Amino acid sequence: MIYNMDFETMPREALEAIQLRRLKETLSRVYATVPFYRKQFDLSGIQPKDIKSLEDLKHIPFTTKQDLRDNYPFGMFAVPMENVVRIHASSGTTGRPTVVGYTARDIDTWSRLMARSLCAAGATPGDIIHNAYGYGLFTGGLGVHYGAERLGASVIPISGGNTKRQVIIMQDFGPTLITCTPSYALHLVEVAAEMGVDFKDLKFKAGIFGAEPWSESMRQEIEQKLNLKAMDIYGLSEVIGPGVSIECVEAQKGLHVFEDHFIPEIIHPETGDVLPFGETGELVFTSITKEAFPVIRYRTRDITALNPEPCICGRTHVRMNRVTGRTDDMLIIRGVNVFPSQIESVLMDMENIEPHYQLVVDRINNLDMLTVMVEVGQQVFSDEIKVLQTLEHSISKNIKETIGVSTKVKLVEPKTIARSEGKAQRVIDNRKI
Ligand code: DLL
Repeated sequence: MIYNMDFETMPREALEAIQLRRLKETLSRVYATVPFYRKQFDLSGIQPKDIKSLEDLKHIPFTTKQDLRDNYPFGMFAVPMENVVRIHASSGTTGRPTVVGYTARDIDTWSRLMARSLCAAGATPGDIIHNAYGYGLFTGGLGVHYGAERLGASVIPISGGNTKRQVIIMQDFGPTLITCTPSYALHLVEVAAEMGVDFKDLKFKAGIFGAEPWSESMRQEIEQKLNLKAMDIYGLSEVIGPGVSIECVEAQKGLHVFEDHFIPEIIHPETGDVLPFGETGELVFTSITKEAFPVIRYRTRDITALNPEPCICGRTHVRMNRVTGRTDDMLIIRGVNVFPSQIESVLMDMENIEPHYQLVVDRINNLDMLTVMVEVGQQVFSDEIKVLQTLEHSISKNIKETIGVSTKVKLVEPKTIARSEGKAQRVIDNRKI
C-alpha cells in the first residue's frame, strides 16, 4: 500500500464526526457566499445552524442541473473569480454546458482523491499510465493526469483519438495501466488487431474505465480482450470530476465513495424521499470540502444503490453499485422502462456478437419502435441470410424474455456503428425531433 489509507479505513463514528463538521462549515459558507443557496435556505425556512446531525441533511432542498443552468456560467461559484484557478464544463447533450470552477486548494483535493483512486485500483509509483481520457473541458483527462503525478506514477498524456498512434506508443513505452472510457478501450483493441498488435503482448496489468455506463458482461469482455483487470471509476464534473468513487482491485465489486469529501444519499426519483441502504434510486451528493463550487444535495440523475457492508480491502467507505443508467436515459417503450445497459447485458451474454451496439427509437403510427443495431463479425455477416435471421430472432427473443420489450434487431457489418473517442452514443431517439 503506497497511500496512507487512514481516511478510508476509519471507524464509521469517526468518519461521521468529520463529515458533520465539514458539512456545517460548507453550509455556512454557501449561505454566506452563493445567493442561490441563501435563497433556497430562506424559502425552505431552514438555516445552516439548524443542521445538527447528518440525519438533518434530508431537510435541505435539492439542487438540480436546471439550477446550475439558471446560474450559468459562474453564478454558483462560492469564491471570487480571482481565487478560481481552473474551469471545466460537462458537454451536456442539450443546451448549455454545466460550468464548474476550482480553487488551488480544490485542485489539490482533487489530485489527492485521484491519487487515492488510482491507488485503490492497484496503481503504484512505478506504473506508467496511458491516459486516453480527453484533455480539455472534460474532467477525465486532467483529473487522471494530476492524480497520476500526485501518486508519483509516470503519465502519458495521450488524450483521446489518433488511435493508431496510441497503439504504437503502447508498444514502445510499455504502459502498465490504461485509463479511458470502456467503449474507447474496445475500439483500441479493434485498431490494435488491424495493426497486427495483440494486447496480450503489451504490458498492461489494469485499466480504469468510466465516464459512461458499462455492464458486468462488458467488463468480462474488456478483461479478456485487453488482458488486464478492469476497474470501474465514477464521477461527475458537478461534484469534482473523476475521483468520486472507484472499485478496489481486491474486490472489484462496488465503487467506494470518498465519503470524507462527499456525502452520498439515494432518493426516490419521484418523491424525493431518502431511501435506505440497498434500495435503488437516484444518487444525490453533497460536497463537504470544495471551495469554488460546492454542491448541496445535488441530484445526479444517476441510478444506483449504496452498500455499507465491510469490504475485503479494509475500506470502511460505503460502496455504490455500478451506475446502470440515468433517470434521463431511461427509455419508455410502449410503457416498458428500458435502460440501454439492460440491453447491453443481454447482448454481451450472447455469442457471435461484437460489443458495439446502438439503440434507435422511432415513433411509427403513434407506436414506439425500438431497433437494436448490433455488429457481428465479418465471418458471421458473410453467412447465409438465414443464419443472420436466426441470430436476429434469438437476440430479440432474449431481450423480450429478460426485459419484456419487443424490439427489432438489425445485425450490421463490423465498424458500421460510429466509434467514439470519449463517451459512446448508445441511443438515437428520433421521437424527440
Ligand atoms: O464523466 C467524469 C469522469 C471522467 C468519470 C472519467 C470517470 C472517468 P461528466 O462528463 O460530468 O464527468 O459526466 C458525468 O457520466 O453523471 C454519469 O451519468 C456518467 N458516468 C461517469 N462515470 C460513470 C461510470 C465524467 N463509471 C456523468 N458508470 C455521470 C456509469 C458514469 N456512468
